[in-house]
Amino acid sequence: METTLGGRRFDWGSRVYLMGIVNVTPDSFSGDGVVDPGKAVEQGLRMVAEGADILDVGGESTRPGHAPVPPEEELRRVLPVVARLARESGVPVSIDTWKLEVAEPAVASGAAILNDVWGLQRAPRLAALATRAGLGLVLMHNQAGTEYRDLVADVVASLRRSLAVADAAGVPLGRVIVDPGIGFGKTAEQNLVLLRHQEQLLELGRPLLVGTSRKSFIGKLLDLPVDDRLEGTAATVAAAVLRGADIVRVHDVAAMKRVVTVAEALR
Ligand code: HH2
Repeated sequence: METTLGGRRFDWGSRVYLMGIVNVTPDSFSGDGVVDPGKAVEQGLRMVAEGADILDVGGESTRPGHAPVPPEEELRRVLPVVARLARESGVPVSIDTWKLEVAEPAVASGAAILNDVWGLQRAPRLAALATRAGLGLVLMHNQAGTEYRDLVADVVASLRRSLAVADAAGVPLGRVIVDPGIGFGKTAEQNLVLLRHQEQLLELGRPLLVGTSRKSFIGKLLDLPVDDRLEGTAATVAAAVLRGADIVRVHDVAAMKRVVTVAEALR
C-alpha cells in the first residue's frame, strides 16, 4: 500500500513515519507552542533535520478547557508558517484544523494534508476540499464526553462513518489515514485500553496514525508534568510501532526517531 502526499511517496508497512508537531499557539498543552512564525519555521526545519517525514502545523490548542480561537486569528498564526515550511522543508505539511475557513487558505498556501480532529463529523465539507485539491486526509476519532457502549468497537465504527463521508465526497481512500484520537473524548484508562487494542484499528484497512506525545494519561501514570514525559512517550511510541502504527505524531522528533528505529527492528 503506497500513497504520494505533497510530492513524497509513503510506502505503508515498509517503515514507520514521524509527524513532527509545530504548534503556533501560546497555550498548547505540551508547552512548546510558539507564536513567532520565524521560530515556528525554525522548529519545523529542525524537526525535518532530525527525521520528521511530515510537519503538522496547528494554530488552535485542542486541550480540554483551551481558549477558542476565531478563524481569523488561527489563520494569522498558521498561514505564514505553512507557506514557508511547504516551500522550504522538503516534506509535506499538514494543517491541524477542523475548520473549512482555515483549511482552504492553508491549502492555498501549500498544505498537502488535512488533519481533522473531528474526522469530517463537524465539517464534512472538508472532504470536498481534499478531493478537489488532491490532499491527504487524517480522520481522527473524537467525541464529546467519555460514554461508550464498547470503547474499541465504538471508535472503529465511528471511524468507519468518517471513512464513508470521505468516500461519498470522492476522496480516494488511498489518501486517507485513520487515528484513534488518544486524549480526545477518552479518560486516561480509556486511552490505555485503546492503545492495548490498537491492532483492531488495522481492520479499517487504512494507514494508522497514533498521537500520544506528552499526553496527560502519561503524566497521570508517572505523576509528572508535561515537560517531563519523554520516557513515558517513548514507551507509548514503541508500543504503537509494535502494534502496527504507520505514523506517530510527536514533539520530540530526534528522540522518537531513535525509539521508532529500534521498535521497528523488533516487529
Ligand atoms: N493530538 C493533538 C492535536 N492534534 N491530531 C491527530 N491526528 N492526532 C492527535 O492525537 C492529535 C492531533 C493534541 O492536542 P494539542 O492541544 O493541539 O497539543 P499538541 O499539538 O501539542 O499535541
